[in-house]
Amino acid sequence: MRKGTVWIYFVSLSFSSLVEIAWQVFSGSTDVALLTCRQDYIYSAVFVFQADKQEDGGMMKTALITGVTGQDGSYLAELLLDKGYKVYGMVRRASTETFSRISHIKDKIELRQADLLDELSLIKLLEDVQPDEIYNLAAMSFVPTSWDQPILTSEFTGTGVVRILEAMRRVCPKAKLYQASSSEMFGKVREVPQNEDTPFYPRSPYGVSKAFGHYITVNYRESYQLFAVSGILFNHESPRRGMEFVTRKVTNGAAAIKLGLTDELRMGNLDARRDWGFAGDYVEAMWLMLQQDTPDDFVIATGVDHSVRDLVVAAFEHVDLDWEKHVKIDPAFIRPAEVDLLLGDASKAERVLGWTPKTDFKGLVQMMVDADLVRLEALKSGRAMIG
Ligand code: NDP
Ligand code: GDR
Repeated sequence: MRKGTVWIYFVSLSFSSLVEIAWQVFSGSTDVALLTCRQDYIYSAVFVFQADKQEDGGMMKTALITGVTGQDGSYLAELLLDKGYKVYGMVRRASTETFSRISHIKDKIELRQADLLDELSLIKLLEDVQPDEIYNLAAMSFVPTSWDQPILTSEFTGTGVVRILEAMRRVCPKAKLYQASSSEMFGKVREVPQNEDTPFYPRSPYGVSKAFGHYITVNYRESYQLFAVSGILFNHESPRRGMEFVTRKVTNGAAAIKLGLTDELRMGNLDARRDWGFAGDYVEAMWLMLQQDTPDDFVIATGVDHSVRDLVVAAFEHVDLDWEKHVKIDPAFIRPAEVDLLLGDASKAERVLGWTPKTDFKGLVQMMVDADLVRLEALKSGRAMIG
């Protein structure tokens, strides 16, 4: 039930009761008038109480998402809106808005400017929003850029986490915080598959920064008894994935070649193996982690790995193309230090959260290729579409 509806009802109820009360007082039946008046207050209290409740019966919660303009932020905002949350999204100031992923829900969420580099802006944001749940998704998330901008990466992706934890500790210590940690922390893996107890061996400034973010989250939880959890998510993709990440680069490349827009796709290491899932499934796990009674960390993964070559084959097969005629290896895309294999064991998440992935690798690749075909066809025929 919406708040507006309830208040209109309340006002009309009060008005009719007032008329009734006035008539009863005028006709001398004051006992009945008092009873009506009392009933009116009880009804009002019941309706106002109901107005603050969600459809599922719980009280309406407020969530703050940092990184709401990113892939995960957009899916998470949709999920939380569906669940009846009041959703605030943190955005950083830019001369040009980058809201394409949330344009369809922009009028349903409240955007607030702040930056992970600016502690004061985070404190003011939390004071303003007073969130029940904070999802810290903002980060510099592209691994190769972290070698070009290692200091900025550690500021955004590492130190930014302390800033938000510190702001939470000062402003809203009873809130629950989700930290977007990454399988990149496992890097040169110590065991296969990787679970919550697998030691970290990050292989990039990004991975090192995420490891810092993970440990500081655990440390603030243990030092200050905050409800702060770290979700160690393996690669997750979607039609909203940034173009530079390997899945989207391949699905967009296969679609573009199919439509005759280009003839070649230049790639790096085809032997790297990843555990790829669908972002829409993974944001559900983030939410579940904050619905628990005690804070804990979870690995989220499909438990199935594929090589980049498998990804290329699946995408090109879906559009009936021979990938070997189009894919060229370009040393520019080889990394200074590679993560050869990531494969997650999400059995704890299944056991405790009841979470399992719904989308398999083939379904994911086909979904992404199909979306890129539709988008590029529209572009080709001159209709502007946002991807
Ligand atoms: P994206 O790169 O799509 O989105 C990153 C978001 O962070 C954007 O909204 C970006 O805003 C925002 N951001 C970056 N720097 C700042 C800053 N200084 N202040 C405020 N906002 C900032 O990432 P994903 O959605 O894919 O990932 C979400 C999180 O999950 C990231 O932390 C990522 O590292 C982590 N992660 C992702 C995985 C994946 O496979 N997708 C796996 C494991 C972890 P803007 O639009 O202004 O650039
Ligand atoms: P990753 O994702 O580094 O795992 O980080 P990405 O898609 O960039 O690379 C995956 C693997 O593919 C290989 N690769 C290529 N990668 C890109 N981008 N471009 C290429 O042309 C190419 N050719 C081969 C890479 O070497 C790598 O092995 C993602 C990000 O979302 C992180 O933020 C997140 O934390 C981790 O996933 C889990």
